[in-house]
Parts: sequence; structure tokens; C-alpha cells
Amino acid sequence: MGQVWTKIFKRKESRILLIGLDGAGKTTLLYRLKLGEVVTHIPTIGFNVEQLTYKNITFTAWDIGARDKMRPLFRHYYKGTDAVVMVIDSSDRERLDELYCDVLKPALHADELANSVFLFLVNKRDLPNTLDKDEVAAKLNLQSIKHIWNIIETSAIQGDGLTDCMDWLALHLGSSSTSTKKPSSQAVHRTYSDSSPSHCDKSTESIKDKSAHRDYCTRAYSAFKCFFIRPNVPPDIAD
Ligand code: G3D
Ligand code: MG
Repeated sequence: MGQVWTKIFKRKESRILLIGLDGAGKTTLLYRLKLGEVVTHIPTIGFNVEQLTYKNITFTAWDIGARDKMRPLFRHYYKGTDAVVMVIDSSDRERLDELYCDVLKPALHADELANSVFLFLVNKRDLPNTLDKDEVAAKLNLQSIKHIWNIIETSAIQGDGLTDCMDWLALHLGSSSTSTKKPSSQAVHRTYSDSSPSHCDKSTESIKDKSAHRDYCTRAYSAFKCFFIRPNVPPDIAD
């Protein structure tokens, strides 16, 4: 992996952000890279952040949970990010929706990450009955992403796929700055249309439904009042 890193080191500084749901394998990946000491700290804003600095590369990782109240504060860590590495547990089919709505969608919409490249790791592929990268790409609707991106199957525990990940990162971080993106044969470059799965908007839908229902009730109640309760006006005018 040495030559790959040399390419990255040519840059003044690289910031790589590892994000994903808890248990996906971010910490394991950081340790597996064996680049240095992983430092865990809890900043004043309150969530666990792991950081690893190796020469001029800074890796920052944290877990993003469902409906995380801290999410608005994540932007603080987004700033200056060259690459987002999203770690996905391929054995956890149930939480792909959560991953899409709570991790991926907000990251894709973050202005601070507009010029970052995205690398999706389909991790834990050493386990049986896991999702492969095509299934994950389809479920996360990756075809509609405008950023430069790639998806790679990995096993952080066994080290499989990690060289490919570093090769891809080196290709995109070593030779170009994030503001001058170059699509490559490995990268897919398409327009991100917000065709989000409707389940992300469930809460909004239910709010819309409720208010529509309330409007209907208000109108129905007014009609009822008009019909049965005569306005308090003198009889000669009312008739
Ligand atoms: P996180 O930092 O994203 O929260 P961790 O995830 O790195 O703490 O990993 C969570 C659990 O998944 C750990 O198991 C870890 O060993 C396991 N894990 C991580 N990557 C892989 C992988 O590629 N394959 C397999 N089979 N397991 C993996 P424990 O048992 O310590 O909770
Ligand atoms: Mg962790």
C-alpha cells in the first residue's frame, strides 16, 4: 500500500471522513489500516469522534444514529473534506433505509461535501448471506448521485478490498484537488436527482395528512354550523 500513500502525500493535506451507522466497521477499518494510533475523543458537542492522522492525511470517524439530535453539528466536521468513505454493514439489510435517510441523504445534500468524492464500502462481505455491491447500490439509489463515487466490497476484519479502496482514494486525492474533479473510468458521474425513497418523508407525509384532515374537519364543522346554527342576525335580514 506504500506507493499508493505516496501519491496522496503529494497533496498538502487530505481529509477523509468515515461515516456510517454504528457497528458497520469504521473503527475496525481504521485499526486495520495500521497507520497510527486511533485517538477517540468526545468534543464538547457531545458525540464520539475517532481521529487518525498519518503524515498529511486525517481520518475522522463517528457513528451516525437514527434521528440523531447532533446531526446539525456534524457539518463542523464536513468542512474541508476531500473524500467521504461510507461504511455499510452488508449483513444488516434492515438498516439500509435508516442508512439512506439518516446518513447518506444528509451528506449528499451538505454544501460542505458538494465537491467531495464518495467511496462506499460494502463491508463484512466475509459473512454469509450478505448483500453484494450491486444490491447495495440499487437500494441506496447510487445511480442518481452527482458526486464522483465508487463502491467496493470489503472485509475490514480480514483486510479484503482495502488496497482497492486506497488505490481509488489515491487516484482521486493524489492527483487532483476536490475543486477540480476528474471523472475516471472507475467513477460514475451523474446528476443527483432527489428521487429519495418515499419512506424518508413518512413523517412529513403524516404531518401533511394530519393537517389536510384537520382542514377538512374545520371545513366540515363550519358547514355543519352554517346549516344547523342560524347566524345571530335579525330575522328580517336572515330571511
Ligand atoms: P463501528 O466503528 O462502525 O461502530 P466496529 O464498528 O468497527 O466497532 O465494528 C462493529 C463489529 O463488527 C465488531 O464486532 C467488529 O469486529 C465487526 N466487524 C467489523 N468489520 C467486520 C468485517 O469486515 N467482517 C466481520 N465479520 N465483522 C466485522 P464486535 O463483535 O467487536 O462487536
Ligand atoms: Mg466505532
